This record gives sequence, C-alpha cells and structure tokens, in this order.
Amino acid sequence: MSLSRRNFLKGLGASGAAASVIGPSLLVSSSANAAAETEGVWKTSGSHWGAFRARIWAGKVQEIKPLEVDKYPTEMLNGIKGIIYSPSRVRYPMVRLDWLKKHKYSADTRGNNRFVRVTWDEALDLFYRELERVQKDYGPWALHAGQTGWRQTGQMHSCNNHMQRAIGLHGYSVKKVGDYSTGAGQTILPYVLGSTEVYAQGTSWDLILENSNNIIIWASDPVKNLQVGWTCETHESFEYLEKLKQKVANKEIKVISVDPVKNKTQQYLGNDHLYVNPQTDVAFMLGIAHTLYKEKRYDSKFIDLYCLGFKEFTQYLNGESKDKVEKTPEWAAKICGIPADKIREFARMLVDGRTQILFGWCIQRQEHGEQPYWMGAVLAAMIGQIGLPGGGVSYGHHYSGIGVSSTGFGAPGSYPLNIDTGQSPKYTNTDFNGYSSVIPVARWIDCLKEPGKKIQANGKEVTLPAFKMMVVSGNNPWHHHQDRNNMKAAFKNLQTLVTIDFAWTATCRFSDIVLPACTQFERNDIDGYGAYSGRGLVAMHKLVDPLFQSKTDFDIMTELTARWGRDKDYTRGMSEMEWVRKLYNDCKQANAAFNLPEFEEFWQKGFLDFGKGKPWTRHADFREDPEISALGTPSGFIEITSRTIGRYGYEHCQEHPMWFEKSERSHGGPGSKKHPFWLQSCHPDKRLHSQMCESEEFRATYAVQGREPCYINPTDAKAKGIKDGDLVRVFNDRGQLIAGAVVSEHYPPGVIRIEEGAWYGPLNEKVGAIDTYGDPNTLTQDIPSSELAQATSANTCIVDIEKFKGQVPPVTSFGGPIEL
Ligand SMILES: Nc1nc2c(c(=O)[nH]1)N[C@H]1C(S)=C(S)[C@@H](COP(=O)(O)OP(=O)(O)OC[C@H]3O[C@@H](n4cnc5c(=O)[nH]c(N)nc54)[C@H](O)[C@@H]3O)O[C@H]1N2
Ligand SMILES: Nc1nc2c(c(=O)[nH]1)N[C@H]1C(S)=C(S)[C@@H](COP(=O)(O)OP(=O)(O)OC[C@H]3O[C@@H](n4cnc5c(=O)[nH]c(N)nc54)[C@H](O)[C@@H]3O)O[C@H]1N2
Ligand SMILES: [Mo]
Repeated sequence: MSLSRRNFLKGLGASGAAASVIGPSLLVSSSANAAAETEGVWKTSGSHWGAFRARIWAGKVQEIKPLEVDKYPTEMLNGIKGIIYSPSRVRYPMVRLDWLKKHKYSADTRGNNRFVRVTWDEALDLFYRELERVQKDYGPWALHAGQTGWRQTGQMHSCNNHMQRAIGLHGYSVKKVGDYSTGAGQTILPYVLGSTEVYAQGTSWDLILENSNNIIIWASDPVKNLQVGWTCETHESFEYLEKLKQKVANKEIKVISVDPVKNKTQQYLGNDHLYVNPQTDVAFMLGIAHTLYKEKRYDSKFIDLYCLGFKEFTQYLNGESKDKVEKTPEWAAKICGIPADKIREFARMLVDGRTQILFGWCIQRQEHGEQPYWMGAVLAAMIGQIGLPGGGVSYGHHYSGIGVSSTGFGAPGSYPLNIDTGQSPKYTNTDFNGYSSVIPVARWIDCLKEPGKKIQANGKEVTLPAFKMMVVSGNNPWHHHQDRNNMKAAFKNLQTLVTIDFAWTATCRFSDIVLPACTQFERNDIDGYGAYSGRGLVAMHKLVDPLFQSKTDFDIMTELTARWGRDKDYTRGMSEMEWVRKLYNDCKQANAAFNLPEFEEFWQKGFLDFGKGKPWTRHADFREDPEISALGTPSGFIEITSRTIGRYGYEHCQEHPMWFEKSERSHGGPGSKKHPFWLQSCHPDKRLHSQMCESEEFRATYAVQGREPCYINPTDAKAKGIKDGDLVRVFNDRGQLIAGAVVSEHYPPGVIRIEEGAWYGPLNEKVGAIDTYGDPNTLTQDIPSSELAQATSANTCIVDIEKFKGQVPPVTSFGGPIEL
C-alpha cells in the first residue's frame, strides 16, 4: 500500500481500527468492549460518507468499517457512532414553553431554548392545528415548506420528500427554486453553456490524466470535498487523485491551484499554486483574456464556429465600452494581487498544450457569483479546447464523484415527493394573494422581514410572500443561512416553526414544535452507490431500533396525515419494507441489462457491484457538430454575450461577464480598513455541514478548547497577539463569535477560515449575543449574488479578530434543550 493511500486510510481499513483511533466506545465499558470484539452481527449500510459494515452487539453499534470496495474511506466514518449516541439527540417531542403557554405566538423569547416535553399525540395535534389555522386564516402563501437540504442517504426515507408529500396532502404552500450550493452557477450557466453544468457528469478522469498537459484547480478542494457524496459515496475519485499526484511528481502534468489559501488538495498533490486575493478572480481572468487577445494567442476559429458575442466582450476588455478601462494585466494585478508578468505567463501556459480547468463552487457563493463562472467559460472558449478530452472547463469535479465514468446504471427512485395523480389536498385553495408561490431559496428571511416586496429573479418579478409558519425537515436553516442576528430579528415575525430532526440543532432551539426523527441507522433503506458512477446498490440495513421516542419520518408523517384521514393516500397502504422492495423492483425493471437478482438475494448480500464505466468527454458532441448537438442556450452556441440577460437590464449582471467591486472586500477593498480580514466559510473537512458536529469524541479531535477552529496566518496572529490554541473573538458589525485559533502557514495574511456547519450557540436569545462555539454565519452577510440568481453570498464577508478577553462563557450549542 502506498504512503498516500495509507494517509486516507488513517484510522480505518483494518478491522477494529476505527474504535482504537477514537478510543473506547461511548456507551459500553471498555471491558465489555474488549470481550465483545468478535461478538455480534455485521450489517451493511451506506451514508454520505461511504458504504460500511457495522458490528451490532448488545443492541448497540460497536464498530464501523468501510465496505471492502471503498479503497479510500474517509476518517469521518469514525464520527458516525457519535451521531447515533449523541447527547444532542432529540429524544422526545418538545414544544417551546412560551409558545405553548402564551398561545399568542409570542416570539420575544424565541431562542431561549426552554422547552416542555409533550406526547406524540399532543405534538402532532398541535402541528395539525397550526396547518389548519394557516390555511383557514390566511392561505397557502402563509406556509413555507420549501427549504430542503442534506437529508441523510436512503431513497425510501428521503425526509424532504416525506414532509412535502404530507404537507401537500393538506394544502398548498410556498416552494423554493435553486440551492445554497450552486445558486449563482446553476442560474448563469444555462445562458452561457446551455445547461446548469454544475451537476452534470464531467469528462472522465481517465481521459484527463491521459490527455491534459495542464490542470487548473480553480477555487476547488477535491481532496477535502470528495469525502462526502449526495448518495452513498464510493471515493473512486481518489484513485485518480493518487495517480495525478504521481504525474505531478514526475512532471508529466502541470497542476496549478488558483486559491487564496493552500488547501488540502494542494497539500496532498504538492502542486504549484497562485495566491489570488479573495473575490477577485474575475479581474485576474480579464487580465488573462487581455493577454490572450493582445498577443493573438486565443483560438479565433473556435470563437467563430462555436461562440456568440465575442466582439462586444472585447470592447469591454479593451476599455471601449462600459467603464472605459482597459483590462490590462497591470490593471488586474492591482485588484487580484498577482503580478502582471505572472498573469501573462499564466495566460501563455493556458494555451501551451491541453488545459483542463476545474472550478469549485465557493467562488460563486459570493456577491456577483455569476461572473467568475461566466468569465471562466469565456476563458475556456478563448483557449478553444471545450469538447476535447482533457481540455475545456468543468464546474463539478470536486463533487460526489463527478468525473468517475458511469456504468449507465440508473439509481433507484425515491419515496414520491408529490401526491398521487388524481388526488387533491384537503385545502384546495391556490390563491397566493398576489404573492409568489416560488421564491429564490436564499431569500426566505427577506420574506419575513419585507413581505410584499418585489424583487427581480432570473428575468422575472417575485413578490415576497408573508409567511407565518414554516416546516423544516432534513435541513438546518440556523446553520445554512447567513447572518444570525438578522435571522433573530426576522424570526419575530414568524408565528410557528415546526422542525423534524434527530439532532437538537440551533434550528430546533428557534422552533416552536420539535419532533424527534430517528437517524438513517435506525431504519431500513436502499440507495445507489456512487452518485455519478452508478457503481452499485447498497442495502441499508437497520442497525438498531429508533432511540428514545424517535420515529422514522415515514411514521411521523403517516400519523400526521391520519389526522385528516389521508394516511392511506400518503403511504399507498404500504409499509417501510414494502416500499424498499418496490423501489428495488422498479429499479430492477428499469435496469434490465444489469440482471439484478431477486430482492431477497440483494438484501441478504447487502451490496451489488456493477464495476466501472466507460470514459466520456463532456461537450464532445457539440464540438463535433454544433448544429445537430446545439447547446441549450437561446442561440445554441456558447454565449459570451447574452442578449437575454442584457434585456433584463440588471445592474449587477449585464450582457457579458464584467468585474464588479464587492460591497466588502479585504486586501484593500471596501471596508477593509475597519475589518481587515476576509472570512472564508468553506465546507468542513471533518463534517458534512452541521452534521457530525454533534459527534462528541470526533469533534474533540479538531476542536480547540472545545470551540470551532479559526485558521489564521502566523504573521497576522503575531500582530494580534494570538497564539496557536488561544481563544479568539471574531467580529464585525453584524455579530461576534468565540473560536479557537489554529495558526497555520497555509493561510496568507488577511485571510481567516472558519468552516461552515459549526453549531450556533448563542449566549442568550438577544440580538447581538456572542456565539459561544464559532458558527461563521454569525458574521456572514445576507445579500443576493445579483438580481439574476438571488443566490447566497456567504463568502463576501470581512471581519476583525482579537484574542478573547474576560470570562469565557460555556459552549451552549450542544446537549439539547433546557427541559422544563
Ligand atoms: N457560510 C456558509 N454557509 C453555507 C455554506 C457555505 O459555504 N458557507 N454552504 C451552503 C451549502 S452549499 C449548503 S448545501 C448548505 C447545507 O445546509 P443543510 O443541508 O441545511 O445542512 P446540514 O447540516 O446537512 O443539515 C441537514 C439537517 O437535516 C437533519 N437530517 C438529516 N437526515 C435527516 C432525516 O432523515 N430526517 C430528518 N427529519 N432530519 C434529518 C440533520 O440532522 C441536519 O440537522 O449550507 C449552506 N451554508
Ligand atoms: N468534507 C466535506 N465535503 C463536502 C461538503 C462538506 O460539508 N464536507 N459539502 C458538499 C457540498 S453540499 C458542496 S456545495 C461542496 C462545496 O464545494 P466548494 O464550494 O467548491 O467548497 P469549499 O470548500 O467551500 O471551497 C473550495 C475552495 O475554494 C476556495 N475559494 C474560496 N473563495 C475563493 C475565491 O474568491 N477565489 C478562489 N480562487 N478560490 C476561492 C477555498 O479556499 C477552497 O479551497 O462540497 C461538498 N463536499
Ligand atoms: Mo452544498
């Protein structure tokens, strides 16, 4: 086994290793643990962190080891037991004390975490009472049941679907469009390349490794982010990353990372990198385009054959239109911090041989986040290699195994989201009172703050609905949304929030009714192995019975819908296992060529492996014949200039990509005198968003004095009198938090990182209260990317930092509610 692979296997692989790394099991004494090492039964399951086998003994999960086919398991498997046996589990149905007592939907004390325990019947009666009240007193516009998120794996128990199907049998409600992941990217790219690109299968890694001379890993950290996947993750991409590492060492492929920090992928590959100032990539790209244009190094044939609107763009590039500024490398250097000569050198390298650009998603999670993706497509067009193996641009190779060839196996379907054809809900009112029934996903707090406000979104007018009630399942808005204090203020206008979760998250704390779901490990299910590779099928065996009073989402919603006599419509009269079997049999039928065995055989085996797929090149068909295989853009060509967007008349997203200054920016940008540090809230290395933060022993492996790490450069730390391991206060005009300093050379001056998903733990419910654990969304801005996508702009955020002084408050994030 190579060293690098051993690195991935750290603490895993060999049987029993998982337990030894994190210490003895949480729940059994160590002597019992030792005696039990070979006892019990092994069951198969899967998760966002990969497929695994778990040893169950004495009714408890004792040990977890990766499935044999997973050659690069993530150490996050070590955190799974801590999710099941977390002190932060939701144990019983709970209702917020003042909401129950005052009956006036009083929101004054919302967030004080004081709850009373009720029975399941009481809780579901209250839930039903509220649904009735909203439909009768207001209408469908007053209910928002549209937020979705990273519900655990398993197609039968996909909890977003369960909640929305049940609510759908009662009445209509407000829904969302877009997501937090790629909101800006998925909106701009259909105008430019004819599809969202972000979730599309990409050119196979085999072809990239074979054909690329240069790979630009742009704002992307695949070694970190490929640890998790949307279905059961296979980690097959790591095989290619390992090969790439060898090719970098042998100088067969030149890899350059363009990133404000030295990320995990760069550390792993040992490749070159360009430090770009945060949020300034578009300026850098314009400097590159200027060089290619002036030095006539761009592919004019490709531009003529496959693109539209290059001329308008070059007028902007040459300073003949718009701001009348020529986008020379010297101009770009002042903004992006990369010297002009380096920009020229980089531009020439891009057209020297075959170049594959691989974008991550973080740079579109910022103000004007549409621009870097559009400009990236323009650069790729100028290089002229779109549709060639190992050339062109990808917007997804860091995600869920995109780039691992597909076997063509079609994954099993989910529990149906929508109510069945021919059925209608109890309340058939579809009058939204002039409000929009669909909102851009990240604008829901604006609805609470400014109901009735009209905004632009993707060429349409949206009137923000005035919702009074929300239902949340399988997502954690008090993690995923920006600007906690703004949320606190806005939540005064919400009458009722029902949350269904297994973990007592900050969203539960700010809810009125909390229902205990069980985890995926407490129910039977089925899921695909490999979201894009179609590698196999995993039987997700129930490991243990639902803990405490928790129930499956399926059972919860069955009991809810029974309150208006629609439970049979909801379940179609089938049980959990009947549904699992149906999803399998439907899948078997849809994949006839794969000759799937009978259900019993699959269930007993636990896993079916379909092997590897055939390599494939993205956009090869378009390159071959742009008429027959036209893109989905209005013209069928790559739109460097979009007349459609131009016609919208937006200020922050115009007819071609442009550089826009940000509302706040470090490194000399607006606001940087007062708050000199850029806060990047990247995706966590040792969590899936907020999931697994509740896993106590695993959290202890990275927390600093029990707080979330805050990464900072040694020079900055020294200037601020901060030492590694100190507690720090990070703050701006929006909020403040306590975190634990990790001083690291991997971060340049002026950049700090606190990973998203750290559990919010406000000292009290008041607006402005310090967050005691370190949730970066205490500090981020809640502003849209632009009028086009209205997407989250979490990474447009600047802050200051100091050593924490005074009495240190305890962390309030974990351990559930104050039970009264
Ligand atoms: N500052 C900043 N903020 C960000 C981001 C960022 O980069 N920076 N990234 C954004 C992105 S890309 C995303 S995708 C979002 C993620 O936002 P979310 O998807 O909201 O994040 P998760 O922490 O995965 O929340 C899932 C919740 O569902 C619960 N859950 C899981 N499975 C089940 C189930 O089967 N039943 C029930 N009832 N509940 C379940 C979990 O316990 C957890 O509380 O965050 C966004 N927020
Ligand atoms: N371990 C783990 N993996 C995950 C997830 C998780 O929670 N944990 N979440 C999954 C989900 S839902 C998503 S959406 C994806 C997210 O995928 P991404 O959004 O791509 O991931 P991030 O880690 O936030 O950022 C990737 C890189 O972008 C760089 N970056 C940030 N801002 C800029 C900039 O202005 N310019 C440049 N050039 N670089 C910049 C960061 O330094 C970082 O190295 O990850 C998925 N994978
Ligand atoms: Mo995401």
